[in-house]
Amino acid sequence: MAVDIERRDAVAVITLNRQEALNAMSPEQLDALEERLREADTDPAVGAIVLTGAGPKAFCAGADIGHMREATPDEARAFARRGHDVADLIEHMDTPVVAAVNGYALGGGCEMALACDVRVCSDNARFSQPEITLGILPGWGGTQRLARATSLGFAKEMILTGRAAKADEALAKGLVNHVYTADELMDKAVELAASIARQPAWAAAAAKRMCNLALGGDKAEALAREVDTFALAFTTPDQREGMAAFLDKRTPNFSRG
Ligand code: DAK
Repeated sequence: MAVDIERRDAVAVITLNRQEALNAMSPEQLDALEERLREADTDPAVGAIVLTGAGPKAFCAGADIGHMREATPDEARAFARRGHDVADLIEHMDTPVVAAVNGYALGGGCEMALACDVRVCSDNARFSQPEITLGILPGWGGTQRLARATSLGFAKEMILTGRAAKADEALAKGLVNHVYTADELMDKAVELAASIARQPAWAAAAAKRMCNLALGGDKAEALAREVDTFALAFTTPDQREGMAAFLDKRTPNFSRG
């Protein structure tokens, strides 16, 4: 378990670093991410953050399926709340956050990227909300933030099929602002973050807060309902089957009707 932080002048680069599991997020990983985010947000020398994943393959392959496999509905609710807490922190903290998506951004990984203020990605990036294929649904804000970042129809297609979008499609749908080669990605992301960090901190924080109001709607209510519904998924056999099948490396045998 590790989440690294390094400074590049006024930019803090925070890196999810659990490469052996494609940077999947366990509860410990979520705690460490929150700690790093708060460290950067309270450092007056930091004007912007870049969030990325270690290694060439993944930004983050989602919540840790091994951890969730045997979760009770109450444990699932607690895990969903932790994910929401960290995603909300990213969205609402004063310091702007740029997601540098270097490969897979799946499930909770896509949701963490969606909580960031701006997203850029490498040309090998893949975005998806594959929870439905595990017998659950997005639990860290994806049912609300994906539609807000793109369109309701695109979000529903992604969430209901679990299919992945490549970088060019993500760009066309507004999920990312720019696509770069893998070699260019970090320099470009840091450059973008530095151009934000050069702006006055109070105004940047205030502008971020106001932009967050742009799409309106009672998102808090919707997110609370997402937590409840997510927890309910853990009362179903399909959740057990979906996660067991993933970990056993076999095709799931879901119930029908
Ligand atoms: N969790 C745990 N381990 C993971 C993982 C994940 N999400 N994703 C990958 N890994 C592990 C694999 O098990 C494998 O471990 P070993 O077998 O080597 O021990 C290692 O990472 C490398 O993965 P692969 O061998 O599968 O690598 P490939 O290149 O063949 O495939 C892949 C890469 C990203 C296509 C594949 O790993 C994959 O499909 N991963 C699962 C992606 C996924 O379904 N992610 C969504 C997770 S669900 C909740 C609240 C919120 C959420 C969940 C619960 N609660 C309230 C409880 C959010 C949901 C999610 O994020």
